Amino acid sequence: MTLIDEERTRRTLDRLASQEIELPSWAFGNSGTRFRVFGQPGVPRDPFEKVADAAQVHAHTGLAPAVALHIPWDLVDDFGKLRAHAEDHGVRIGTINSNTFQDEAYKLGSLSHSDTAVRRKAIEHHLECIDVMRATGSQDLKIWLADGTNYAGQDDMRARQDRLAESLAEIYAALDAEHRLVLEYKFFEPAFYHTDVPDWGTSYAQVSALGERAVVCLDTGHHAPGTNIEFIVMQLLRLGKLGSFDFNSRNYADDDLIVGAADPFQLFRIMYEVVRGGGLDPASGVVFMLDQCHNIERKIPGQIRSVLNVQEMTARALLVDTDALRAAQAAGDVLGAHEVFMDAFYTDVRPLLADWRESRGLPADPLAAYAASGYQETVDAERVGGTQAGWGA
Ligand code: AOS
Ligand code: ZN
Ligand code: ZN
Repeated sequence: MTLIDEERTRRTLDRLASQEIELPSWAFGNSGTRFRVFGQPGVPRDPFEKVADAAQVHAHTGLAPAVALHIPWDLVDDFGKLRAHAEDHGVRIGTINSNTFQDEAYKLGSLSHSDTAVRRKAIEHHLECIDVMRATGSQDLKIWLADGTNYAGQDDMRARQDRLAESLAEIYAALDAEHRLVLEYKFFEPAFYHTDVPDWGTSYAQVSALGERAVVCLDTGHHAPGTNIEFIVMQLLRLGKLGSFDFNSRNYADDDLIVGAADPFQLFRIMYEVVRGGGLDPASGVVFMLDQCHNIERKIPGQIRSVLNVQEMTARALLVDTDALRAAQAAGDVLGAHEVFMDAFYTDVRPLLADWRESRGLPADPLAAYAASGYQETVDAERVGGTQAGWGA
């Protein structure tokens, strides 16, 4: 077994220093399944409180300086005020997520709908999101579409693809020079026969037609079981089109569970390809976002656990002895190469990261520090009538 040497450890910690993970505002509200939403005490009543909760995650981990918003869930009268509020709490506003999946008008689609009036409504919504980006300083407009059909023959899939391209082109043209359009794919749900952006290939084809500032979002829960997600990560990085991640984990469908919980090894393999493809360099533009719902566990600790999981698997991926790996690969040493890879995966980096955190003025154990901080008890007592993630103010 290869021992992890000191020099590689030092390099790993240096690279981790610039890692940033973006939190979803909706992770802090009540959420559930179609069977039940379990309400929790202390959940935020408005976007300002969601941002304050997200800031707690950053305060205890130093890892999460940005909060993604969802429009209209996070609509406020004055986005400049929300931006200032975020900055006062030591965080910034990140990705703006659009929403064309809740209105009655979108039952048969939004940006790909056959009715010009519905498409216009959906495009206008995205133009409003771009205004929110201007007011908040956000750089990314993320689009996930529920568009699709339930039955073969229900609609013309080819025509829908063409209309989608036209709609996206209009939205892309409205972006400012520093903005990006990020198109998320998902293989099914809520549509059960076909989805208009079901896979990375379709997203890649659509964003490539738009231009350089249009990129793909990879949500780790949006693939068929057994899909080799790290291969997609590799390919999108190779093509210069990996814009962002929506991290979460899944056992069955789009479970939105804590990232790395269901399959830590998969998260390691993904992070290895991120490192290998240069995606950890800030210049790559890859945004590491979480897209999770904490239905039964507490929200803030759930997010703390998640960002730590991403950091731990990033550290392990950075510990791979790439010289030894390449040598084994070049020699056709199948088992040797695999062993080098697994040595890094099996390295327990938690004590190392705890020491490193302390050396940076952060708590060695962020979850314990949060529990001891009294924040949860305070908001549990103060906030009455918190909202559901999706439908709240
Ligand atoms: C939906 O399945 C997607 O993951 C989107 O990213 C969505 O906007 C987000 O989950 C909030 O509901
Ligand atoms: Zn997502
Ligand atoms: Zn999803």
